[in-house]
Amino acid sequence: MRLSQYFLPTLKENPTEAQIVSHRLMLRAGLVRQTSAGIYAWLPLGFRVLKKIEQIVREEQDASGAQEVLMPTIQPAELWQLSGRYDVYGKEMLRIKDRHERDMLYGPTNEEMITDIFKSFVKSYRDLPRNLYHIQWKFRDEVRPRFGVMRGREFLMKDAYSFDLDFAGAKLAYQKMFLAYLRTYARMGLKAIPMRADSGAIGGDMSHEFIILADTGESAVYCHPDWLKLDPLNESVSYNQKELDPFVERWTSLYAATDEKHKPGCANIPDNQLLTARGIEVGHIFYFGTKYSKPLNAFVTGPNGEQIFLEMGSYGIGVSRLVGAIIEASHDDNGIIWPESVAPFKVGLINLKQGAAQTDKVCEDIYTKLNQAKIDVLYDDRSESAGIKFNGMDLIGLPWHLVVGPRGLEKNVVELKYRKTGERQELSIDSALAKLAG
Ligand code: 5CA
Repeated sequence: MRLSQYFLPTLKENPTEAQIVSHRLMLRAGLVRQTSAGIYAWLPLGFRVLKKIEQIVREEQDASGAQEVLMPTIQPAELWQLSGRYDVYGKEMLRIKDRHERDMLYGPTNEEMITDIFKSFVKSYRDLPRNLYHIQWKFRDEVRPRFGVMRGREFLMKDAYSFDLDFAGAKLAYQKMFLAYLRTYARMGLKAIPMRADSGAIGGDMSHEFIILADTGESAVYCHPDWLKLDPLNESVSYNQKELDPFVERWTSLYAATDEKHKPGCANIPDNQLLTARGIEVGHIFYFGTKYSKPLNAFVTGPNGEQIFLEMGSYGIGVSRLVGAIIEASHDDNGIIWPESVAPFKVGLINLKQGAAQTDKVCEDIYTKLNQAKIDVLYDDRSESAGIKFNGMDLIGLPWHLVVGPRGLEKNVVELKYRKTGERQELSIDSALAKLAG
């Protein structure tokens, strides 16, 4: 992509409405535009990041055995009246009437709808277990939408729903999601700590929130400092009971909780070792048994012809919130530092002398080669000063900056900068390209 043709409305000044760094940087780097309180349009650069995050979530859900579906955003009120949540949700639910005066709503989550869909097809225990997920926009009319996409009213969520015959099956489904979540966040360069949690309005006994540490986080965090040393991507564990049992046991035995109430439970950690911090909730998993299957009459016929209500769990990831959360975890004074796995482009190509025959030719050549190699590149081909180009590239935070200038070319070199460390290297064009291909 050529920057001269790209829709990238960056801002020089800090927007006054943004209280936290990720919100400021998202507005300044031209990722999103607020269209109403807590509702955002995704601009090209931000949309690329959102899609990358979504794809990592999708790959890890698929690897765990879950299957992707897509349910609508608009739901009929009847299903929610059956579960009793039509009233419970109160003002947070956006209620709509269609032209026939039917009560509809913009879905804040999908337990009722998926249960209704599932029960209309699955009648026998032989068709269990299943786990279905979708990645779809949700609406919650939050009293105080704030911090940009972190607490929006409309937001993108991955929500998965597991269906099992008994508790043992539901526990296995829960453990699979537990592993998939740890892998998902780690792939985005995040350290997510699973915390025992109350399951709130959703209900249930087995529940974990996944929290990444950040000073601006809305949740308090109490955990064992050893959490920070763990890396789920270093562990080889497969999606079967035998391997998941000890894995989840080990990962949940280190103390972690999000509320004062659970804090006394960690008596085995001396106070001076307990990590007390703030964090951002980027996911939440729940086991809730038959809480929805009973009121919605969702059951299968068991091996002896008996009726068995479905054992269920639900598993959410805040996909749009993650864009903000990743920035909170990875930025410096100059701007965003995207982890490579979610970066909108891998390389920013900077032409220091736009319009000069030699730099233009080399840049065009590099640009073509990177595109041919399917390496995402944003080419700053504008007639702007070096300072503006450097600052802009730092602000939008692409992982690698390839700088082409007349002085370097005299020596047959270009400069390759790694945004994360600021480290710069002078390399021949070929070795720079080889390094970026690696
Ligand atoms: N039905 C369950 C699981 S699918 C559920 O809705 N869980 S939740 O309420 O915890 O939401 C799941 C995730 O969505 C949260 O962990 C959070 O990361 C994200 N989320 C929730 N509310 C918002 C919001 N207002 N703005 C952005 N992300 C949100």
